[in-house]
Amino acid sequence: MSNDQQNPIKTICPYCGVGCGIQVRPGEEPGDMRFMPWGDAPVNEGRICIKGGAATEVVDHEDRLTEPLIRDDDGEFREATWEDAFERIVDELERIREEHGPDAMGFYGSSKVMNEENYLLQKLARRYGTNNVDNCTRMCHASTVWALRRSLGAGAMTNSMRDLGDEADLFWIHGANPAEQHPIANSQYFRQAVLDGATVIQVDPHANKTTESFEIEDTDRHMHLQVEPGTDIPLLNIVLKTVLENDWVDEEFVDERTRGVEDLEATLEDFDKEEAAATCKVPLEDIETAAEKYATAGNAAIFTGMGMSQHTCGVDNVQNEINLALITGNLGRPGTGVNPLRGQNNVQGTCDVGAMPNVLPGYQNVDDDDARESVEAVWGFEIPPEPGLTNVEISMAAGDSIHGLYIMGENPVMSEPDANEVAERLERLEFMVVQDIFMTETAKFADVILPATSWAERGGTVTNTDRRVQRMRPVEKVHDDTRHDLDILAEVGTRLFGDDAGFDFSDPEAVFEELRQVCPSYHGMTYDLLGEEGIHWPCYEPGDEGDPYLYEEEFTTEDGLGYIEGVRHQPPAEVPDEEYPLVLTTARLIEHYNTGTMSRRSPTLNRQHPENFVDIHPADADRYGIEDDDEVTIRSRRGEITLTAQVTDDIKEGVVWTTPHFAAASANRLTNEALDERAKIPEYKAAAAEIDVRIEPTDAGAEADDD
Ligand SMILES: Nc1nc2c(c(=O)[nH]1)N[C@H]1C(S)=C(S)[C@@H](COP(=O)(O)OP(=O)(O)OC[C@H]3O[C@@H](n4cnc5c(=O)[nH]c(N)nc54)[C@H](O)[C@@H]3O)O[C@H]1N2
Ligand SMILES: Nc1nc2c(c(=O)[nH]1)N[C@H]1C(S)=C(S)[C@@H](COP(=O)(O)OP(=O)(O)OC[C@H]3O[C@@H](n4cnc5c(=O)[nH]c(N)nc54)[C@H](O)[C@@H]3O)O[C@H]1N2
Ligand code: SF4
Ligand SMILES: [Mo]
Repeated sequence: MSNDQQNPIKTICPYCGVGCGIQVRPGEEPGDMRFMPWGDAPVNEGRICIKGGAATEVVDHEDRLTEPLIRDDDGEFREATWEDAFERIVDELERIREEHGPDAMGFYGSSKVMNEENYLLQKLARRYGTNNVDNCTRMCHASTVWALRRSLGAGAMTNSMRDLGDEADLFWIHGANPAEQHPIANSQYFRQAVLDGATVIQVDPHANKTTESFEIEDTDRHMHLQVEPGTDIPLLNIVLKTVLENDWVDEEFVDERTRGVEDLEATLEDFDKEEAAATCKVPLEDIETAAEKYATAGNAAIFTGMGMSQHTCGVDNVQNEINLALITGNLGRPGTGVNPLRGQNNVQGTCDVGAMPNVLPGYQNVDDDDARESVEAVWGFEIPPEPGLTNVEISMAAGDSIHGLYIMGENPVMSEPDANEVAERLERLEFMVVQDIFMTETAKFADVILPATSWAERGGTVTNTDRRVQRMRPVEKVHDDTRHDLDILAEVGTRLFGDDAGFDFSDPEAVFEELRQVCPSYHGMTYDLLGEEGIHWPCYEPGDEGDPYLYEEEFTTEDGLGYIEGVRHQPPAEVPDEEYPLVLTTARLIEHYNTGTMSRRSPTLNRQHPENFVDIHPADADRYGIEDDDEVTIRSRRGEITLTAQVTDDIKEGVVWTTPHFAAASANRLTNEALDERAKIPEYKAAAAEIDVRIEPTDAGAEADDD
C-alpha cells in the first residue's frame, strides 16, 4: 500500500501523564512511522511538545530487542525461542514457589504500559500467591497519594487541567516544573490563566523553564522562593502562621468542612518564623508576601511535584499543602485544590488497576475481607490477605527474602536510589525476567529477557493525570518476533495456572471487560463508550462522566471532612557536613525522559543534552576553582559520577543539581535510599555530596602544567 492510501491512526503520546493525542501515519515499511498532529484531540487539541513529536523515532530504533534472550551457563545471553523462554520462566517460578514460598517473588508493573497489561500482571502475582507487586508510583507520587487519600479521600488531582486554566487566579507551584515535565498542560491551560492575570508563586531551589515561561523573575506579580532543598515544611509553616495571624482563614469552610485546625494552631503556637526563614534560606518578608498573595487570591491552586514528594518527610510535606488549601477554603471549587500532575503516561492507570501491594483494582484494600471476596468471586481464586512489599522494599530484599523478580517495563538499576547497591543485589537473585523494548541497564542482570512490542504497535487504554481513560490504537507491528506485553502475560499465566485459570485473553478489550467487573470507578466504561474523547473516572455506570473537580459538597474521607494536621520540620536523612558539604538534588529536563532508555535513543531528544551535567552556583564554583564546562566528579557516601559543570545562578548556593537521565553518569549512584516511613518513597531530592575538579593525569594534566 502506498503512503497516501494509509490512514493515520489516532493514539496517545507515550511519554508523560498529560495524555496528549497524536496521530501516527504508517509508511512504506513497518517502522517508517511518522508523527502527525491530531487537531481535535481531547486534551491538547493538536498541540504537542518536543517529546510527542519525536515519539515515533524510537519505535524502529536499531537497538530494539527483537528476540527472546536467555543467559547460558557461562553468563552470556543467547537468542532463544519463545518456547524456551516460557519454559524457563515457568520452571523457575514454580521452583521458587516450591522452595521459598510465593512471597519470595516480586513483580514490577509498568507505568509505561497499558491498563489491561498491568491488570493482568497484578492478577498473575496474586494468583501466584503474593501481593509483592508495585510500580514506579512508589518512587514518584507515593507520598502525595498517601496524604491526599488520608486527608481528602482520593489519591488524585483534586482539579483538572481545564478548570485550573479557566478559573485559577493564583498558581502555587511547589517542587514541580510543569513547563518542562508537563509542557502541554502548561502551555495549553496554565499559561492562558497567567495571560489573563493569574499570579505564579514558584517554590524551588532551581530556576527552570517554568520560571522562564512565566517571566517570574521579571515582574512584581510573580515570585520565585528559592528554598533550600528539604526545608519545605518550615517554609509552609511560615505561610500557615502568617495566614492564621492575619485572619485570612476561611472560617466557614474550616467550621463546616474540616477537622484538626486546633492541632495546626497548637503546632504553630511556639513556631519561630525568623528561625524557620533562616532554615529554608528565603527572606521572611518574601514568604509573608507570598502567603498574602495566596490567601487573598480568589481561586488559588497548588501544584505539587517531586520536590515535595521525594523526601523522607514527603507525606508531611503534602499534608502541609493540604493544610494551607483547607484553612483558606481553596478546595472543592474550579481553579483551586492540591494538584499532583502525574508523571508517566499511565502511572494513574497502573495504580487504578491494582498494580500495588496494598490495594486491588479500584483502590480496594487487599486486607479488607469484603473487597477481597468481591474480587475473588470474579477471579475464582483466593487472594493473599496481607499487603505485600513495595518495589523499593522488594529491591532491598533481593538476594535475601526475595529470590526472583519479574520486571515489566521498569529500569531500577538506574531509577532506584543507591544504584550501585541495587545492581549488587540483583546479581544475588536466583532468577530475574525483564520484559522491555530495549536492553536496559537492568536487563543486563536478567536471566531471561523478553522483547515486547512498543506503544505504537498495540492497543489498550491509558489513564492520564486528569483521570481521563483513553484508548491507544495499534499502528503496525515492526518486528516479527516481538510480542505484546498482554500476550506475554497471558501465556505465562496460562502455562503456570492452566487454560481455565483466567489468563487466556487474546485481546485487550476482553481484559478491559473483566477489569470493569472488579474496578468500580471504571465499571461504566466500555471501549465503545470511550470513543475518541475518553472518559474521566469515577464512572460507576454507563453514562457517568467523572467530575472535572472533586469535593464540591464533601470530602470522601470516612466522616466527609478534610483533615488538617500540623507538621514540624524534619531535616533530610542526610545533611551536609565537613566531608560532604553540599546538598545534592536531582530533577528533570524537558527533552529527556526518566532513565533515558527512549529519549537517549531519539536523535531529536538527545541533541540538546547528550550527556549529564551538574548545575553549580558561581560562589561555590569559585571556592572549588571550577569553571563552566569543567569536568568534575561528584561524590556521596554511596558512589561517584563524573560529568560537566554548568556554573549558573539558576541554582541556590550550596546546592548542586543534576539529572537522572544518563546511564554514563547515573545520578542514583549518589542518592540516599532513606524512605518516608509511611509512603516508602526514597529521598531523591536531598543527599550530602562533595565535588572535585577532575585532574586529568595525562595530556590534559601536562597542558595544565604548561599554563
Ligand atoms: N520531560 C520530561 N517530562 C517528564 C518526565 C521526564 O523525565 N522528562 N518524567 C515524568 C515523571 S515520571 C514525573 S514523576 C514528572 C515529574 O515532574 P516534576 O514533579 O516537575 O519533577 P522534577 O523535575 O523531578 O522536580 C520538580 C522540581 O523540584 C525541584 N526540587 C528539588 N528539590 C526540591 C526541594 O527539596 N524542595 C522543593 N520545593 N523543590 C525541589 C527541582 O529543582 C525541580 O524543578 O514528570 C513527568 N514528565
Ligand atoms: N535521582 C532520581 N531518581 C528518580 C527520580 C528523580 O527525580 N531523581 N524520579 C523517580 C520517578 S518519579 C520515577 S517515575 C522513576 C521512573 O523509573 P522507571 O520506571 O524505572 O524509569 P523509566 O525510564 O520510565 O523506565 C520505563 C521502562 O519501560 C520500558 N518500556 C517502554 N515502553 C514499554 C513497553 O511498551 N513495554 C515494556 N515492557 N517496556 C516498555 C522502557 O524502555 C524503560 O526501560 O524514577 C525515579 N527515579
Ligand atoms: S506534554 Fe506529555 S503527553 Fe503531551 S506531547 Fe509532551 S510528553 Fe507527550
Ligand atoms: Mo514519576
